Amino acid sequence: MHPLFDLNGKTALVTGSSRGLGFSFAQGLAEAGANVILNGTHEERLFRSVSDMQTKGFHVDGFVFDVANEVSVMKAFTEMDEKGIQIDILINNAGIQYRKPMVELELENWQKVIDTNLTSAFLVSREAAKRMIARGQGGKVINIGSLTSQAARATVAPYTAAKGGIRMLTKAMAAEWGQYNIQANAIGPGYIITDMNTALVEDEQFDQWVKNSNPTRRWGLPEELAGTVIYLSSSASDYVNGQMIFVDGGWLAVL
Ligand code: GCO
Repeated sequence: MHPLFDLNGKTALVTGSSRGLGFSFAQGLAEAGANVILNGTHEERLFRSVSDMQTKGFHVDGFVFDVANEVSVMKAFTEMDEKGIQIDILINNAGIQYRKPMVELELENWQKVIDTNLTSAFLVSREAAKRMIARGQGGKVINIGSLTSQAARATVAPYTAAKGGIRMLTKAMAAEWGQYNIQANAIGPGYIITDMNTALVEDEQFDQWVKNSNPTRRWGLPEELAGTVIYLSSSASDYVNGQMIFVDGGWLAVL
């Protein structure tokens, strides 16, 4: 492991990491040496993932809390304080998808997506950054965006608005926290084969659209994001701030 990418001695909290991309990010960070805190709202699923990673010899703990609920977030950070857990790296990954044309979209579903995909990043990062600033040892915040942080697809308006917000929130974090040696950056995954996208992968027309729309002519795999997560979590990116790195097979680079 090149020392620039070595995460030994660091603790990383990954929100929404019982499964899917979050779990994949957690495994990548653990393989780079980090102690990992998994998060989810489904206790049984979360601790199944914790023990799965522990059997692989990784240092892992799990905290059940709702990233979109301020009281739940603050309670979790108090619990971590009491356990002496100090977060050096925060991955704001938690997110949901809700596909419906805007003219049929209910306000409650708009709000749920915005709260889970955007407001959560504010709530969790605020608590993490307070502690990073007080410790005076810097930190890393990585927000998970999307192709829809840059370009829109019909029928996923709340997700698109939230992921666009994630891109600008990342810049706001850089503006405020750079002086404390906290780097805030974002990753924009392309179409990746995950639980959230199962219906899309199985839809022949959508599958063909994904393959025709990016130069790599295929869907991405969760493990193909690990290198970028490790890079942005490590000293290798100490002078990178407020950026979004698209890991999309070249989708956004071409007409
Ligand atoms: C959708 C998908 C996308 C992808 C990803 C693309 O319905 O279009 O869920 O949102 O998950 O965000 O970058």
